[in-house]
Amino acid sequence: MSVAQSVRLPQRVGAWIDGQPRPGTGEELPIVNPALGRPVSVLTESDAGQVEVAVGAARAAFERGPWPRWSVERRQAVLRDIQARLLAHAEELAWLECQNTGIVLRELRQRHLPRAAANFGFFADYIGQSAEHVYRQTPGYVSTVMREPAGVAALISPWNAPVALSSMQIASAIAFGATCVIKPSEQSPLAVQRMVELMHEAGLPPGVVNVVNGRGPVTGQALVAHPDVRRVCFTGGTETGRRIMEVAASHLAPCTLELGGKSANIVFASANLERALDGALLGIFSNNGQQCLAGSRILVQRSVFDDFAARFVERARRLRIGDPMDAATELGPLASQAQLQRVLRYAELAREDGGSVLTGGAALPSLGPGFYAAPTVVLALDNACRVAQDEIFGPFATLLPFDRVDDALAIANASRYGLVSYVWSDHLPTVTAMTEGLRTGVVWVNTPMMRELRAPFGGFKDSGVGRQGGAACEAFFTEEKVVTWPTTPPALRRLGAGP
Ligand code: TXE
Repeated sequence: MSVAQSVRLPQRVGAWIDGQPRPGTGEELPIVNPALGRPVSVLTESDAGQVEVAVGAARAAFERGPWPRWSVERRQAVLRDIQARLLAHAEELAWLECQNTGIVLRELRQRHLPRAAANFGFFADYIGQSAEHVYRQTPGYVSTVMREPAGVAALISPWNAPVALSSMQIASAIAFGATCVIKPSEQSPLAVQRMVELMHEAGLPPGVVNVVNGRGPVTGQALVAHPDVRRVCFTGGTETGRRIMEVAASHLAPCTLELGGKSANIVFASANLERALDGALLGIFSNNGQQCLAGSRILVQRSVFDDFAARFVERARRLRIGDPMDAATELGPLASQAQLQRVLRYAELAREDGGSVLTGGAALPSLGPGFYAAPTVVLALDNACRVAQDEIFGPFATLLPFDRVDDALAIANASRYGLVSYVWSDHLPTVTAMTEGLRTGVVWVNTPMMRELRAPFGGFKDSGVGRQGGAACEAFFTEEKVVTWPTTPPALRRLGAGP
């Protein structure tokens, strides 16, 4: 029996609070399958009252529940059980994820689901090894620095990789003993909801992970604004991140924000150009082009520019576009009608700004009512053009030539964003100059995206605040507490004991 025949598509998605599914309390919203261009299920929104109940459950689980008090071994056992269950249910979760994102099923199976499971395994391992520290420099005293879970975390995730991104948020929050309320994107709640159900089957106590669903300004805002929320972890657009930080500031909840990007993929003549071409194509067309770390500005050294651009365009034209469930598909639909319109609009803006559209720039109605766009490659007049500055978030590559290392650095850094960059060169001084000069949180050299979970991930400038990764998440989801005591009774001044 195929997964499609055996998995139930829920007719209605509501909340998950205190270990139980609950019907939503607010408006009904359609959950749209982007490959079909029509609703396949219904989301019932959580209104502010239900958000209050969810935060209350998370607070009770934090203050009185077993999770923050369990031994590390016991928490590790649950996290590892969750990891195993996500792998055992990977087909089902990938199928559900595909239904409301349009992400190619093969990519979900090969990258997103293994990664989601690994997030729980990674943090299970991490908490078994993390240490606190002691200061003994002041004679006669010992001061220990301990870490305690921070309390209730609000976790807000987007639609471009719902399970992969929300699993990272959840695993990193709960591993250290925090409890949480997660609000997935209203466009793509299906697989996240099932993942949370599986987490409870693995023995997660009620109230540790709660889910509210709904739109950002309704459900998301009520969650971030709740005074009992002690941490906010957000992945999404830059403008939304700005708004969230303002709201969180009202009760001084620290935020990590993983926001947008306009990452440069820089190809030098000294690169292995065949590999650079493969890497550049993967960098912009993976995940239907909808990823924060997409290499969407492709900077190519002028001496090889024409040849590289011609081959890039030819390969882009040959991408197999279509049904994301089909094993042969390389590029699926965009996640929504709004994203499709946004991508098409940028083809017009490329021309308005004096650039040329080398391929694509149009919808593909021949593929049916789904939100399909042709892979698009534009040659921009210069780096100031909107197609070189704005995050488009689709299968849309902007090509720009450069002459020397200095030019490449100047162009790459002339961006409001600073998430990642990619450098392709086999010339060590070039690579060194680039890695030292690039103003981005990550630089990948001669490789497409390779996420090292132990290392901090996050952006400079408008790409974010804070980092995700082993130590970075430990620092974020815990509070430090210092306990000081004397090794021998210290002399005390005896106030009020004078003659
Ligand atoms: O994302 P939003 P949108 C970029 C990309 C895209 C643009 C807009 O360029 O075109 O953002 O996408 C919740 N309080 N990225 O508008 O709004 C929302 O419900 C609390 C980059 O769809 O940022 C969803 O759960 N929450 C990116 C989540 O925020 C709020 C991934 C993300 O949605 C809220 C996605 C509010 N006031 C888009 N408003 C990346 N970094 O990978 C919205 N939300």
